[in-house]
Amino acid sequence: MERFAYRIIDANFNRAREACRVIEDFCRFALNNAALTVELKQFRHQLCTVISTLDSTMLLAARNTTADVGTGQQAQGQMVRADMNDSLTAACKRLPEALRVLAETLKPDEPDAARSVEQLRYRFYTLEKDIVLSWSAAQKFSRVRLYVIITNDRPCEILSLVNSCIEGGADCIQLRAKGMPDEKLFATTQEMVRVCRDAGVLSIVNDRVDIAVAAGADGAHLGQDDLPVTHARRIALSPLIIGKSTHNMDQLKNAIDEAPTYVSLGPVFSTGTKPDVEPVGLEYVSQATAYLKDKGIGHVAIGGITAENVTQVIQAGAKAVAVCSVITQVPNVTGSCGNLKRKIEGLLEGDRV
Ligand code: TZP
Ligand code: MG
Repeated sequence: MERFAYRIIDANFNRAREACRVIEDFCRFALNNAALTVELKQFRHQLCTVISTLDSTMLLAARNTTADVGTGQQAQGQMVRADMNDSLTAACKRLPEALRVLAETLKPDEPDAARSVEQLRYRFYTLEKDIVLSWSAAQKFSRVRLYVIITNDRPCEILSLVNSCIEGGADCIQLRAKGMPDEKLFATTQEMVRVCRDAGVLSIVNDRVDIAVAAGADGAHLGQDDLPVTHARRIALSPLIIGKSTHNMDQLKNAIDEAPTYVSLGPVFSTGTKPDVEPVGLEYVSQATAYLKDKGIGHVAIGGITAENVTQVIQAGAKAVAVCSVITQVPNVTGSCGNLKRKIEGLLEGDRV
């Protein structure tokens, strides 16, 4: 191989490794996602293994940083990064670029290594999609403290409740309308999405990923018997928040493999909204929130939660709470919502990152 080829390989191997590290640390420290962190680490090691088949002395000998005509020639904006998202995007572009240059340079003399680098490049395209989509949905959901579920089939009542909940400080609203014809459900969801978006509140649709996508909602919530999360993701046209109900640790572990944006944990207490379901208690909230710490997946505790018992729920480890009847079936919706929101915020004070 020509000396200049070694020089190109050395530079692009470094470039690719450095980009990998930026992405890996993002998955590790920003996403708290152990699975993606491990995947990035393995990816980086595989790249090192491919390059280790080359003559490492030749690679180092070809390096000549001081005589590099490209050093110090910065493109406009190269040193400007608005935030960490920008740095992540730049690293996600730099990595496949470097891999492409490596593959092209290796092709004439090291076709096997070139093929392996090409495989890594294709693998990264999927990895990039997983990272970016999970990050944008997770980021949106991370500020949710009070999540209100509106269980109702009457459009006028739904929209009035949406407005009152927004006024009371709800961070996220889920529409759970099990008996509405599709056309009506779609129109009501569209209106809810518009009102929520104007107020900076997240909108979620229960069960119906198709309606959520068509109406431009922020997400969909899926139960144990609904469409699997992985299939729901295929329907999404843009990053979609996907929630999954869990009622025990086995379901939680299985849910994590599907990588939802958040999981619901409950019913914590017995509830008239789901009268036939056995409550799982605060123990499940403690166990589940501890287990979720390094998974990069959000959560809401749910089921029979009120302003009176929410302290126990937050003390058990919950960072967000979902409620239905305590807010939507009382005379003063806005007041109840505001009261609960203040209480949760007070309990989580000092907890914010
Ligand atoms: N999933 C588990 S409990 C529950 C759902 C939808 C109902 C929560 O409603 P409430 O009225 O806050 O107990
Ligand atoms: Mg369901």
